[in-house]
Amino acid sequence: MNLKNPEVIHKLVLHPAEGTYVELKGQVDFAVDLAKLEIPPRPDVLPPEAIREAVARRPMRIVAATVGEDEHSVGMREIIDIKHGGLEGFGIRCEYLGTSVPVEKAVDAAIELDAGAILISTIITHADIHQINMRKLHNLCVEKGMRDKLLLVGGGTQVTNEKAVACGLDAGFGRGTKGIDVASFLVRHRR
Ligand code: B12
Repeated sequence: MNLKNPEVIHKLVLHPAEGTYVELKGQVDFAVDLAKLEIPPRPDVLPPEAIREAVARRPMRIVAATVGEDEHSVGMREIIDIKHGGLEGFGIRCEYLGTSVPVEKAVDAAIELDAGAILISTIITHADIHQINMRKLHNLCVEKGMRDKLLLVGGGTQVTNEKAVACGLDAGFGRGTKGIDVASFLVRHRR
């Protein structure tokens, strides 16, 4: 990391599958000019009431799933659940299919339920499986003639909007995303 005088100040053995959490401090040999830092803009969200009104006027249903062989459910639930300020709280009907869901199943469910959007969570990134999953979602929707009817959204720790769009989706969301960020996107862009 090119630090000068590095010092380990804390170590914590995690779950055996996850290794050890190490906190260290050190110095860099350059100055950081705060005025020149590029801070990403805060997400431009709609007022909660405006989202609720838009959904009440024109109901919205989405299908959500953690795809592939991925068992990480917490992030997806946080985006959906009413108790976390998720999509349900804005009146959006959410059909959560669970974890380790084949991408095909998410697409079939969206067609069957006449949903307006598919939301996939893809946390594991070994061998770029998150990008493979996102591309697969887009390709399947094209194959089934549904791409222009469905909004496709990907999310996960290593997902960015740029990456998701490059894989053919309409949007991507990463760490720290809140339900209102996604609800604002869905209401603004629905087809
Ligand atoms: C809890 C956890 C588990 C639990 C999951 C339990 C559950 N029911 O979800 C268990 C123990 C099962 C687990 C297993 C594994 N895990 Co794990 N796990 C974690 C951990 C500690 C926390 C994840 C979490 O819940 N975060 C909290 C949520 C709220 O945050 P989030 O997931 O990032 O979600 C937010 C955003 O990403 C975004 N988001 C996420 N999805 C979506 C979807 C949409 C549509 C949108 C809009 C937004 C969005 O919004 C969310 C809210 O802000 C992370 C480490 C970490 N600190 O991230 C590792 C981690 C994700 N796990 C990891 C690994 C490697 C594994 C295992 C492969 C370990 C193993 N060798 O067995 C297995 C895989 C099992 C499987 N088949 O999936 C790695 C992934 C590395 C990688 N990038 O590939 C991590 C990063 C740990 C690490 N540092 O190595 N894990």
